[in-house]
Amino acid sequence: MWRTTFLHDRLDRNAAGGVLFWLISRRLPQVEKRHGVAAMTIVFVAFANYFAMALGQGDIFFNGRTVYFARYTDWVITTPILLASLAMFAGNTLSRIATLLAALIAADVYMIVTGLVGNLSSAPYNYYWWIISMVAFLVVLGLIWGPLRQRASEDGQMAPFSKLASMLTALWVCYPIVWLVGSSGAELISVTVESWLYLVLDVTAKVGFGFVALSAARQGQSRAH
Ligand code: RET
Repeated sequence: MWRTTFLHDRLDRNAAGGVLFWLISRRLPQVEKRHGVAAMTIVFVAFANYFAMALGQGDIFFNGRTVYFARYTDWVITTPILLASLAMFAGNTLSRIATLLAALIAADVYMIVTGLVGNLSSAPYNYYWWIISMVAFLVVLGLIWGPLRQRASEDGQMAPFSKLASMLTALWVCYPIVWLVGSSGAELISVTVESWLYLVLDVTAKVGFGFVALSAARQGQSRAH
C-alpha cells in the first residue's frame, strides 16, 4: 500500500532529479563525469529508501514510537557521497584530499549511526546520543572549514568550494534541529510537519546541491583527478 502523498512527492522529485542529472552528465567533459556519477547515485539511493518508506518497509515500531530507519540508511550512503562531491572541489589531485576525505566520512558515518541509536532510544538516552552525534557533526564541519578549506585555497579553487561548503553547512545544520523537535526528540511538531521538513531538506541537500556542483563542474572548476 502507498502510504501518503508526500512520499509520492519524494519519489517524483528524486526520480526527476535522477533523470535531470543524467541529462546534464551527458554533457559534462569526460574528466568531470564523476560529479554526474555522484549526483545520480545520491538520488537513486534516496529513491530506493523513499520507495521502501512508501511501501511501509522503512519503519519499525520500537520503544513506543515509529522509527523511520530508512531515513538513516539513505543518509549513511548519500552523505559520504555528498562529502566526496565537495572534497573533489577542494584539491587538485585525489591524493591531496584522500586522508581528509576518509576522516570526514568516518565522522559522518559515526554521526548518522549514533543518530539512529538515539532515535531507537527512549528519553533521556535519546538526548545523550544526540549530543554524541552533534560532536561528530562538529568534527565534520571543523574538517570542512579548516583543513579542506585550506586545501581549496592552496589549490586556487576557493569560489566553487566556498559556495558548496556554505550551502552544505546551511542545510545540514537543520537536520539535528528537526530531529530534536520531531518524533525522535521532544515531539514539539507533528510527524507530518517533520516529514515535510525532512523532505524539503533532503531534496535541497541532494538535488539542489547536486545541481550547483554539476554547474560548477561544467565550467571545469573541479580538478581532483
Ligand atoms: C542526526 C541525529 C542528531 C544529531 C545530528 C544529525 C545529523 C544529521 C545530518 C543529516 C544530513 C543528511 C543529508 C541528507 C541528504 O541527502 C542524524 C539527525 C547532527 C547532518 C544531507
